[in-house]
Amino acid sequence: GLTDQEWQKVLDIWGKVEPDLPAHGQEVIIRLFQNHPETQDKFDKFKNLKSVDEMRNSEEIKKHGTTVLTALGKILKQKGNHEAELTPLAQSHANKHKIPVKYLEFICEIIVGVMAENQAAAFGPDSQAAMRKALELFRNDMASKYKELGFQG
Ligand code: MNH
Repeated sequence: GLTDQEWQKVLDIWGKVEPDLPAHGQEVIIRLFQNHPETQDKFDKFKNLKSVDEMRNSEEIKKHGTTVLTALGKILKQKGNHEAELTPLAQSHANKHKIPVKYLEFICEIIVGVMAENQAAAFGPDSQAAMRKALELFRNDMASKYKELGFQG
């Protein structure tokens, strides 16, 4: 788990991201599709978007990015006691969307990268390390739930 100090760093930096959630979310989704094109195939509603320009102009991408980061923020605020938030998310991502743990790794790394660019001053090495730990905890707990559900993510 994380120490109180580490959770403090995670929630401090998240507080800086929150006022600008749609911009961060949009960037995260676009970069996910650019860096890992196979992830785009998981989205029926985004399969038609071919160029970065189309992605930038898509209100739906911005909306989905906001949905993802809002859910992640709720999870982080539980400081590890996120069972109630994680269970439905693991269920939908295992059974319905079929998202491998590897793809969760991709998006977590991109989230850290986008935060580092947009929040350079506030997101120092200690904060980055704490955020990485929090995202690792999230992924590990998702992976355990996947296993319970029999999804070989
Ligand atoms: Mn994801 C829908 C959160 C990573 C693919 N995702 C949702 C929803 C939330 C959400 C909330 C809407 C409710 C639901 O269906 O459960 N998703 C997350 C979070 C992360 C995440 C917090 C990681 C952080 N999701 C990913 C990754 C992929 C993915 C990685 C694929 C590579 N998610 C989906 C798909 C949907 C979805 C597909 C359904 C989209 C739609 O058609 O509306």
